[in-house]
Amino acid sequence: MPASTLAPPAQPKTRTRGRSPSGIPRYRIETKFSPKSKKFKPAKRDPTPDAPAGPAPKPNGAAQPNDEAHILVMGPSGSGKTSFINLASNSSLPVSSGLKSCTKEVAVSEPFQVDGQRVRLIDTPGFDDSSQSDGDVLANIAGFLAQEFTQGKRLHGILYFHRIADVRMGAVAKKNLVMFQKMCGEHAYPNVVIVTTRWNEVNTLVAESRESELRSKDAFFRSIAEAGAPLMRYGRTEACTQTIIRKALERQPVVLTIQQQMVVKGKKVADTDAGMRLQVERMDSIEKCKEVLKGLVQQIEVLKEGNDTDGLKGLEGDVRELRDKVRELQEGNPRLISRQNSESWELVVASPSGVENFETPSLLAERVPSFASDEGDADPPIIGALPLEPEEEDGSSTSTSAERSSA
Ligand SMILES: Nc1nc2c(ncn2[C@@H]2O[C@H](COP(=O)(O)OP(=O)(O)OP(=O)(O)O)[C@@H](O)[C@H]2O)c(=O)[nH]1
Ligand SMILES: [Mg+2]
Repeated sequence: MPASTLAPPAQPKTRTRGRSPSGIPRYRIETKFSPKSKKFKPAKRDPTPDAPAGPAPKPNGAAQPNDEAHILVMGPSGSGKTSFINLASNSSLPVSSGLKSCTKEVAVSEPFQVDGQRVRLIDTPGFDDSSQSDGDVLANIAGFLAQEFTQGKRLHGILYFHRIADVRMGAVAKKNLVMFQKMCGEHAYPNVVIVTTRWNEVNTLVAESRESELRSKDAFFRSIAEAGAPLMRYGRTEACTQTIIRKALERQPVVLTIQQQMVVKGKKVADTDAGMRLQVERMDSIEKCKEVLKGLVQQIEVLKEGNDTDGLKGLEGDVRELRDKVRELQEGNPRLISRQNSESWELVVASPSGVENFETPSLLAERVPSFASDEGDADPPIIGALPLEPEEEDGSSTSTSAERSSA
């Protein structure tokens, strides 16, 4: 049975990005949001304070498709999310055996049955994807979740994948976990099942010791586990997928923090807890790169004084690499920068009795800010201010990032 996207009902303004190389349709909300658009009126009232946990009110006029349980699957790249989904649902979403990240966009499995309950699993890309920015990953997942919420679809559970074979929880694993926590919110922790994979790759005693560390340490899964989320071992059998899914189905559906913040409060992705976290990380990375660049520039001055051409050549490569990294980080920023005064970001007006004036999914898609928007505010140029600009004969290296992107 081929995997397919969960095709929402008629959505003239929501476009998918066609098909993946394997021919499987992708789910991708392509939203080109224009802050200048006056098409949508801003909310007149501020929404209610933090929306409560638990089932959300029914969108006006939309039937709640409560015959189908949706389970979100998240975790770092290569942790085994798609393999699990394929085995559980008999889907054939692409799985990578190489070093590159595989899943690029949110994809929904074919429906399947667990104890008579119709289920769909929602596959997601991991953060620190080798081919796209974290901002793009967040925009993709957030856009999908916002649309699910607006369509009245609720998440029964969230599976978070972690490789038990990993010797330590590195920066990438940590980033994925933090982003996951920010997107979910603490109130949703009881709906989480932590799935550990690759037990066959490590000595069982070692793996068990890691598992207990993961469960008990603040820096790892402690807060989620203490809220009631079990750690479950995945053994790559269909029966095992069913046991794990059954656990996720025990809970009542939940609304994630990012869904509340975008749909109920009308926040743009960049202003959600997850979006803000990403911006902090990005700024930190830029600062770190700038510090290293400063050191390199000093070294270059010394080498220049000593006429050390070989040494200079060696450093040139390092400088170019760092400059590219800064440029990449810097160019991501305008797309995440908040536009506090933009009227058009509001999606929904909430009333004390619930959520009113739900818009159609197509309108929502139009209003979910796109990180691909080129209309963001520009950051102060960091690269242009650097004293070192490696010269190339064609002069291309002296163009600014803005010039490059417009070229
Ligand atoms: N040994 C072992 N390999 C696994 C397990 N689960 C998945 N794999 C392999 O790990 C590789 C990556 O698996 P995927 O399912 O693509 O991982 P993913 O989390 O979807 O990765 P992205 O799509 O990049 O985010 C594939 O080669 C799988 O066959 C497991 O439990 N044990
Ligand atoms: Mg995948």
